[in-house]
Amino acid sequence: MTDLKLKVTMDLSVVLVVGSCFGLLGNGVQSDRDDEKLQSLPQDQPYRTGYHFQPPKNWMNDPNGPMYYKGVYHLFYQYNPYAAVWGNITWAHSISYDLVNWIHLDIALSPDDPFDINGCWSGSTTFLSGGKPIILYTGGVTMNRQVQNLAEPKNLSDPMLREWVKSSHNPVITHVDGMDSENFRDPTTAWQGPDGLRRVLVGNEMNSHGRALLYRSRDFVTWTQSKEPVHSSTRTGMWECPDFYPVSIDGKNGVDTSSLDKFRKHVLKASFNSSDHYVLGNYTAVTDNFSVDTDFLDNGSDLRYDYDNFYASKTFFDSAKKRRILWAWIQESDSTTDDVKKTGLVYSHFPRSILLSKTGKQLIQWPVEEIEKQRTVNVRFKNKELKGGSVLEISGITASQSDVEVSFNSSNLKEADLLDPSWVDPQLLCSQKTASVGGNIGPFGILVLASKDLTEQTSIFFRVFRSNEKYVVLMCSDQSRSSLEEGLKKTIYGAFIDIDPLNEMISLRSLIDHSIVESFGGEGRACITARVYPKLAIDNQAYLYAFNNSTFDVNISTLNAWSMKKAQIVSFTKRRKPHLN
Ligand SMILES: *[C@@H]1O[C@H](CO)[C@@H](O)[C@H](O)[C@H]1NC(C)=O
Ligand SMILES: *[C@@H]1O[C@H](CO)[C@@H](O)[C@H](O)[C@H]1NC(C)=O
Ligand SMILES: *[C@@H]1O[C@H](CO)[C@@H](O)[C@H](O)[C@H]1NC(C)=O
Ligand SMILES: *[C@@H]1O[C@H](CO)[C@@H](O)[C@H](O)[C@H]1NC(C)=O
Ligand SMILES: *[C@@H]1O[C@H](CO)[C@@H](O)[C@H](O)[C@H]1NC(C)=O
Ligand SMILES: *[C@@H]1O[C@H](CO)[C@@H](O)[C@H](O)[C@H]1NC(C)=O
Ligand SMILES: *[C@@H]1O[C@H](CO)[C@@H](O)[C@H](O)[C@H]1NC(C)=O
Ligand SMILES: *[C@@H]1O[C@H](CO)[C@@H](O)[C@H](O)[C@H]1NC(C)=O
Ligand SMILES: *[C@@H]1O[C@H](CO)[C@@H](O)[C@H](O)[C@H]1NC(C)=O
Ligand SMILES: CC(=O)N[C@H]1CO[C@H](CO)[C@@H](O)[C@@H]1O
Repeated sequence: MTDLKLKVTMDLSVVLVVGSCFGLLGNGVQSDRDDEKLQSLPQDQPYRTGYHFQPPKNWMNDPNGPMYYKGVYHLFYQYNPYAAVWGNITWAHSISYDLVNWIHLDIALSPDDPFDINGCWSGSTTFLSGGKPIILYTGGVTMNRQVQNLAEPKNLSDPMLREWVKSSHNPVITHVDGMDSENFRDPTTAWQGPDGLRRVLVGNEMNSHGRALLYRSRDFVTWTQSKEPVHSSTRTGMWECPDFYPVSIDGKNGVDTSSLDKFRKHVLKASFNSSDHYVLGNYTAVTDNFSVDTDFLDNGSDLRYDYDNFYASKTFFDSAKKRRILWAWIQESDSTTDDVKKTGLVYSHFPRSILLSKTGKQLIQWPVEEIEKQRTVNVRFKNKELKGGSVLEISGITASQSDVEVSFNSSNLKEADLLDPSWVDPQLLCSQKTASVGGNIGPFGILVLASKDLTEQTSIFFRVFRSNEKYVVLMCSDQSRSSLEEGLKKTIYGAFIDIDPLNEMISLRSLIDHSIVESFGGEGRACITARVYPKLAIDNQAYLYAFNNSTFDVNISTLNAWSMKKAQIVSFTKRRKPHLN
C-alpha cells in the first residue's frame, strides 16, 4: 500500500479494496460509498506522459490558483468536462501531498451563474488574514464582457477543500467606461500593502497594448481601481495571466507574495504572443510604483520562463518548504492526430521552483526536489571524451521516461568560432545552425526520444562562440527531426545562456516523458520545453545518446541518468455530472 492510498483512505474515511498495484486501480479499487469512485487514468496511447500532471481526459489549459493548505497542495485548472477542445470552461480541482502523485476531485467552479455563464476563466487564490483561502476568478458574461468574481470554500476544516461557494457579491470587479471589457481578465494573487489594503492586478489592453490594472480593497469585496496601471507596454499586445511577486536577492528561499522584505526584487510576468515573458524591477509598496530594470522585449533582453511550449503560468508561495513554485500549461502542438483529438493530451509542466539568480538579472528554475522520488534505475559516468563527430549511446535506462543530467567542458575553448555581432536572435541562430551544421566547439549535447537508426531524434545542444574577450553560449532545442510524421510543428528554439565556460561546466538537465521534453540549461538559467510525437521512438524503442558534431573534442564531465516511475494519478469524484446550463 502506498502513501497516496493511505492518505486517500484516511482523509476520506472510506474503506478501499486495494488492488495489488496502483496501475490496476481502475479494476481493483472501489470505494464503499455509492456516490464516490476512485479510478485510474487510461493509458491509451504512446504520447501520454508518465510523470507529468494531466487531467482525467479532455481539454485543459491554464493552471489556476495553486496553493498549499493544511498539508495539501491544490491545483485548479481550466477544463472542459465534455470535450478535448476548449469550451464550457470550469475550474477543475486536483490535490497532491507531494506535487508528483495527484487525486482529481470534483469540479470546483462551473459556469452556471449570470456572472460566469460563458465560462469560469483564470484566476488565483489568496489567503485572507486568518488563513482562509479565497478564489478570485474571471467570469465570461458574454463573449465580449469579462468580470471578476469571488468564491470561497464551504468547509475550511476539510484539507481537500472539496466544495466551493460563489460569493453573493459577484461580480466584484467590473470594467469602467472606455476600458476594453473583452480583454479584462486573469486576476493575480492579492498582496497586502503597509496600509493594510489588498492589491490585485488584472490583465487588460489599451489600444491593443498590454497593461496590468491595479485594484485595491480593504474587505476583498469592494475594489477600487488605481488611476495608473502598475505597468504597461506599447511593444506588446494584451497581457494574459499576469503574475506579480517578490523574489529574494540572496536567492535561497521563495518569499510570500505580501513580503515587504527590503532584500527583494519584484517579478512581473505577462503572457503574450504564445510565451511567458517577465521583467524584474523595484516595487515600492507605499506608492505602488514599479520601476523595471529592463522592459519587455527590450533590445537584447527578452526574458522568458521558457523558450518553447510554455504558457499561462502561475506561481504560488509554498509556506511548508519556503519556496515559490511555478506551474504552466503545455499545449498540444499536434492537431493532425485523431487519437489526440479523441482523448486530449494536454499537460502541465512539472512544477518548478523559481529563484532570482546570483547576478540579479534573471530567474532560475529547477524541477521541485520531489521529482527525485520517481528516479529508479541509474546510469552514471565521469570524464568521458566525446570526439568530434561522435555519438554515444546512453543505455540501461528507460529512455522514453527519464531524467538526465549531463555536464560538458572542453580544453579547446580558445578554438571557438567568432560570434558575428549581427547574430542577436538566438532562435534564428539555432534554426540556421542546427545539429547538422558543424562548428568548432558545438554542436554537442544529447539526442532524446531518438530511434535506433537516428532517423528520429530531438536534439538539445550547445555551441560556444567567442565575442571580444568573452565566451557566448547558445542553447538550442531542435525538433526538426523529432518525428517521421509529416505536417507537425517542428520548430527550432534557442536561447543565449549566461554561462562562463572557462569557469564552469556547461550543464543540461532534461526531463523526458514520452511526448514532452523539458530542458534546463546552465542549472536553470534557460529552459526550453519541446512537445514531440515520434513514430518510431516510442516506449522501449526510444533511445538516448550524447553527441558531438563539432570539429574539436569535448568532455562529458559527468552524466547521471535515471529511469522514472509513473506518477499515480487517480480520480476521486462524486458520481454526478458537473452541472451545466
Ligand atoms: C458544451 O457543453 C454542451 C452541453 O453538453 C455541448 O453541447 C457543447 O458541445 C459543449 N461545447 C464544447 C465546446 O465542448
Ligand atoms: C468538514 O470537513 C471535516 C474534515 O473533512 C469533516 O470532518 C466535517 O464533517 C465537514 N463538515 C461538514 C459540514 O461537511
Ligand atoms: C511573436 O513571436 C514570433 C515568434 O517567436 C515573432 O516572430 C514575433 O516577432 C513576435 N511578435 C512580437 C510582437 O513580439
Ligand atoms: C514613481 O515612478 C515615477 C516614474 O514612473 C517617478 O517619477 C516617481 O518619482 C516615482 N515615485 C516614487 C515615490 O518613487
Ligand atoms: C532598484 O534598486 C536597486 C537597489 O536600490 C538599484 O540599484 C537599482 O538601480 C533600482 N532599479 C531601478 C530600475 O530603479
Ligand atoms: C540597445 O542596446 C544597446 C546595447 O545594449 C544600447 O546601447 C542601446 O541604447 C539600446 N537601444 C535602445 C533603443 O534601447
Ligand atoms: C578531457 O579531460 C581530460 C582529463 O580529464 C583532459 O586531459 C583532456 O584534455 C580533456 N579533453 C577536452 C577536449 O577537454
Ligand atoms: C573537465 O571536467 C573534468 C571532470 O570534472 C576535469 O577532470 C577536467 O579537468 C575538466 N577539463 C577542463 C578543460 O576544464
Ligand atoms: C552531424 O552532422 C552531420 C552532417 O555533417 C549530420 O548528418 C548528422 O545528422 C549530425 N548529427 C547529429 C547528431 O545531428
Ligand atoms: C558536422 C560536423 O561538424 N561534423 C564534423 C564531425 O567531426 C569530424 C571530425 O571528427 C569533422 O571532420 C566533421 O566536420
